[in-house]
Amino acid sequence: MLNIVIFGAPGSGKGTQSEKLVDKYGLQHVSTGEILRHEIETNTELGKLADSYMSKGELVPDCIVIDMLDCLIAKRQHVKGYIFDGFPRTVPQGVALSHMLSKYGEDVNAVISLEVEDEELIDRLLRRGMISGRADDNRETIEARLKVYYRQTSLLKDFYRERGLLKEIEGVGTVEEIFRSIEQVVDPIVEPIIKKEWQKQIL
Ligand code: B4P
Repeated sequence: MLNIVIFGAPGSGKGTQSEKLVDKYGLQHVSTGEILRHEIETNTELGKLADSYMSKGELVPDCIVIDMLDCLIAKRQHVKGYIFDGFPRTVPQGVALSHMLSKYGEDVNAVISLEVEDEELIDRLLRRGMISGRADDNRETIEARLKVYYRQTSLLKDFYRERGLLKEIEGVGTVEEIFRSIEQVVDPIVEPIIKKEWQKQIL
């Protein structure tokens, strides 16, 4: 299995590049942001709770998001691997992800960090907010999300750098250009995994 984390500040292009990774490598896309927004839209108890954090640009508490992911992975069937988009967002979530995957003899194979300057991030999210009307894409919430990113999420870069998994990629350019840089990182990781799967099928 191939487990990729796509990492970056809000608006860095995680969701956009995840779609391309899914198309090329046949991975299952897990976006915690999308799951939580669905809970809000369908007015569940989890959604009501998540909304009280997300509308202020804060992170939903670790225990809630970790439980959500644990259940999702436990239900998996015939999955080639995952692209984790927006998870982990804190060091405890990073530790939990490795623990969850280790139950199946797996771990994260690479963490792709999309590097984009704040000014560009703010512009992108404001533009998206005008088109999609996404509740957290307004200036005040975007600024709060960026603060949270630097205070809590960016610490994960060291966490993954120390484990030799962090791959920093320039996140500015066309979507295709950025994806080509991602392919250069992912292709060499995929090859030995595919070979190992073939060997298992032959034996
Ligand atoms: P997310 O849904 O993950 O939102 P995001 O960080 O804004 O990323 P997204 O994937 O949507 O945007 P993208 O960069 O692709 O999270 C939302 C909230 O949910 C969080 O703030 C938090 O409250 C909560 N949450 C989620 N996961 C959590 C967790 N694990 N723990 C706790 N809380 C959690 O794209 C942004 C825009 O840029 C788009 O409009 C896109 O078209 C544009 N774009 C992309 N690539 C571009 C490029 N190359 N050039 C120009 N524009 C580009």
